[in-house]
Amino acid sequence: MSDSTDSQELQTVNVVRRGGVATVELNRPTKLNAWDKQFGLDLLHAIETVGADDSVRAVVIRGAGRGFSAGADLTSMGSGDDHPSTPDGLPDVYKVLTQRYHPIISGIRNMPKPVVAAVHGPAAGIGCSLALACDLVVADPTAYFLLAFVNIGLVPDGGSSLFIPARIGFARAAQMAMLGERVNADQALQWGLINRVFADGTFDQEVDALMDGLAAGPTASYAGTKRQLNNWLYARMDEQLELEATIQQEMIGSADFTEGVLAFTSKRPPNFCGS
Ligand code: T3D
Repeated sequence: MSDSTDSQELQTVNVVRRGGVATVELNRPTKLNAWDKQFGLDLLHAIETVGADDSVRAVVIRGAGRGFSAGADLTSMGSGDDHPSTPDGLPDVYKVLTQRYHPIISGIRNMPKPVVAAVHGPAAGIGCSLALACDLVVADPTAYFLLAFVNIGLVPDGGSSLFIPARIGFARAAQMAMLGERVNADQALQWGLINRVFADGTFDQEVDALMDGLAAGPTASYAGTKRQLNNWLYARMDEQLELEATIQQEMIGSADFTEGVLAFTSKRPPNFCGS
């Protein structure tokens, strides 16, 4: 199979194929690849497409521009075009998560081939969840992992409340979720949150080599391993995703969420009131 691009219908995600490797490139660089409606639709389409194509034997997810992804687009979260509303007039985040975003996360976990996140710069909010939903996570030295949710009065979603404790245990998961601090690439490697940090300047070459090896490997064996790990660690994933979405919807109605988003868009620290 020769090099090709399959992104004609997609506006915010590119799918590029090289042999048996498909690269899914998140492509809203001016917004640090933040998730809006179009992005969610495009990413789901990309994941479904590469998952269903037997000629694709390994998938890597990367970000265009200076980072992996900054999570939900905070400038469009309350907009009617982007978000359905609840009867109370709040953004219906439960619906967005369960209908738009969960199939992306489940699609990665259930895809019968290896999926790698290749992270540079920020992987924040649901962007962090996306990276950690993958089977392997490799990083450039610029990468950091940030459960930014708490910084705007939200809670982890997109599977972070499941994937992170499974990788690094309760203490570090609570630290990430409740303190909302950046975990840089070396720290993430030391904690066991991710698999490798490539030396400065070698990222593209090392990612290509890793992906070529996976695409030439025993695909059915990789798929079997995924089923085993999913069964042991993530058997209740759907239930946990549902819980995340339910609690996130509760947070959306809080004064602290309103203040968190206002503070972010005004580029100032938040002043939380506690409710
Ligand atoms: O319904 C649903 O969608 C529910 C789902 C919720 C899931 C979530 O993911 S909630 C969490 C959302 N994400 C965040 O809270 C992270 C917000 N971003 C940041 O904290 C910082 O941008 C970073 C730490 C990621 C990076 O910082 P830095 O200093 O490198 O970059 P910056 O200057 O903050 O951002 C660069 C630009 O991207 C900037 O725009 P400008 O000023 O150049 O026009 C910034 O506003 C924009 N940007 C960054 N993150 C977002 C964003 N725009 C919209 N949404 C963002 N999340």
